[in-house]
Amino acid sequence: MAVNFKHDGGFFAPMRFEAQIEDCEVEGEIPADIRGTFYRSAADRRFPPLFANDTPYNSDGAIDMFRIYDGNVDFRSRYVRTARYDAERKAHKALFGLYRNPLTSDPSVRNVSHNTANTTPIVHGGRLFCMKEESPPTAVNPHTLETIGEWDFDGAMKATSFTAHPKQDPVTGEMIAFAYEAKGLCSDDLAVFIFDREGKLTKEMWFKTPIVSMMHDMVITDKHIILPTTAMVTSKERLDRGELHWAYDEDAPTYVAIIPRDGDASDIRWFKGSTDQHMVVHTTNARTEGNKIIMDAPVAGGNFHPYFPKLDGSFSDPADYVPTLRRWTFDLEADNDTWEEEILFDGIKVTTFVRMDDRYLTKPFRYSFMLMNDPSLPVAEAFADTLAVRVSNAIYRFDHDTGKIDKFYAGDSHGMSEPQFIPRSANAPEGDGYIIAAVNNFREMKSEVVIVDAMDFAAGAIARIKMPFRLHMQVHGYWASAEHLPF
Ligand code: V55
Ligand code: FE
Repeated sequence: MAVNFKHDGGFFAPMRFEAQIEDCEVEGEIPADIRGTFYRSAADRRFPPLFANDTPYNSDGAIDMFRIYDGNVDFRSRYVRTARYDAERKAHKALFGLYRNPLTSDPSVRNVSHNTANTTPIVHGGRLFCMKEESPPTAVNPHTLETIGEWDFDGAMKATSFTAHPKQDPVTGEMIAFAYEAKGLCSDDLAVFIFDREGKLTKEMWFKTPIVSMMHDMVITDKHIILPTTAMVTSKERLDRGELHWAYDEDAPTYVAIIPRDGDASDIRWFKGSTDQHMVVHTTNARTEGNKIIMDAPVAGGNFHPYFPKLDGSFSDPADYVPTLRRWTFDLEADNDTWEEEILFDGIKVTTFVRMDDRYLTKPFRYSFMLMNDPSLPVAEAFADTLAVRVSNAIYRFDHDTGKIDKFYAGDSHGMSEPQFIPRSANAPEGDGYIIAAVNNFREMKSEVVIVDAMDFAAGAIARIKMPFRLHMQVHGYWASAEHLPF
């Protein structure tokens, strides 16, 4: 989420209903070569939170799907029926306390899973998972969106948590994931899991981390797994004091773990970076070239999560810590534990909501697509103070070969969410396809889903799916082609 949280206003207000629409209204034409399902995970709090300083990351999960075929679109939206959702529904009020601090929850639910399943939808082995990094994945029926329940991969996955950003290897079909605080709250246990194409656990490795910190995303190459830490730290003492799980430690080192996919736990190498490299929240891609590992990601030098305080309780201004696109090169032969950093695209200020043509994960790639804040784009007078219109108003296509940037802009009262890339066909060249993204139109207080030709941003949206109501606030999305998930 790129904007500040309001429990009571605008697109952040709880949607409170579940919906199904056949043959959505479409302006323009949906190309016949788009066939698949666009899923979006959302954070939507059913009840006002127990604590005013809580974070929207602690909101109930919802899952939306847009099934696209023959130029038609069918829509469904459901809350994820987590144990937590059911408990609060029965009580008709919030029972769970602050983000990842069960000591602040109502005693009646201290032993109930606090999983909100609100972050990322992923289809693997024919299953749809709604992921939340503090808990195991939640399996949801990919066609009806009915909740199946927390998923432990047939008893094989023993961690108490599981990243919301596993990576799917486009060559082997494997899913690689990790878990931090993997043996319970504040534990310094880190686990890596490799699942085959069907979702069977084929390998796990367990480690200790030098710092217990928020580890939100990861990267893989054909040979390595790369796990960055951040300076967002926690401790049992914080939880005992009744505080939010995370605080920002300005002085913490940045660590990056590099693990060979075909090695074992003793092969892990920890690299150590500077405090200007603190915040890797999402990643773009990585590859292994000989002894070198080249990783691209938006990185910030400080805390840009507005809800999490510094260790002393004060807050920094997120505007001071806007990420830039950086390339980190690790040399596995070097006899030190540092790496080289190159700032890309002249240090342009970006968000962390970046996606690419996932068929090129682990390989050299040319394009990335990012949700952007572009103050040069027009904002209608009436919405000049509306953060979501001002700060997430564009999608940029970065051409990493030429340095060229193409912009898509949805309108002067429109806030956008993270884009997904849809290949035109399974064998189309990199970047040849479409961008799909949900858009909130504040003028109408309704949502749209735009489809853009990824090779022709200048042409604007070629289709707009017009929703008769506003959608939930999206966190992340996923495109499942009909070959990957038949329907
Ligand atoms: C993030 C989002 C989360 C979370 C932890 O953007 C980190 C980062 C939507 O929930 O729980
Ligand atoms: Fe994320």
